[in-house]
Amino acid sequence: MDGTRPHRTNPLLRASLKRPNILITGTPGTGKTTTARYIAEATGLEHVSVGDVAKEKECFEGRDVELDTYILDEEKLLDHLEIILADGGKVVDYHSCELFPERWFDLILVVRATNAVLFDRLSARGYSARKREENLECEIMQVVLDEALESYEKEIVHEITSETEDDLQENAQRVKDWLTQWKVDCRDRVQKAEGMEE
Ligand code: DAT
Repeated sequence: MDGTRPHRTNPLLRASLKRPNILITGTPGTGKTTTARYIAEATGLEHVSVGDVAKEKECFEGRDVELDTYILDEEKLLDHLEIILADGGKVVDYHSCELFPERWFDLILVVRATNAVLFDRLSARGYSARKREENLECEIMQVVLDEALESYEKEIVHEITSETEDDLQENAQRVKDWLTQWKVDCRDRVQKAEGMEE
């Protein structure tokens, strides 16, 4: 095999050199968007807000007036996201995670918040009492964390908090360290595969 261009012909090796996709999930108000933006800035990965993609590509089937939310056209949204995530290198944020194919993500960060912090943030957002209570209950019952643990390998699911500037820096550093290790693991995988090819 040509040592200077080892990955031209082997799709398996090419796939293993793809940059990772990271999903940042959690109850609304826990700090997903803030964290995702910060991490993207710190790592050079690209932030993808699933909510923004849904709006831009009009992935809605209507509006649930009672719940005060849009009804998502999941199939349409997933089709758009598949294209966006295909090359890797994305930091994706969304308040749910079970709708995505497991293979899309290499790391899942679940942002958690205390009741008091979430109450204040959702109140500041002008949520109705009902919507606020639903989200607070969702966080207390750790719905999104359980969803993540059921949908992905437990080893790649991590809980984080986002309340202070220090939290943002610390979380970004953790992701940077993880990316460094991820690259080392990729290189090892490629070298091993090359060894097996020879
Ligand atoms: P989400 O995307 O989960 O709905 P957000 O990122 O919009 O949440 O954050 C909700 C509010 O909390 C917003 O006013 C910004 C603030 N916030 C989040 N993380 C923070 C942090 N680490 N330090 C200070 N404020 C933060």
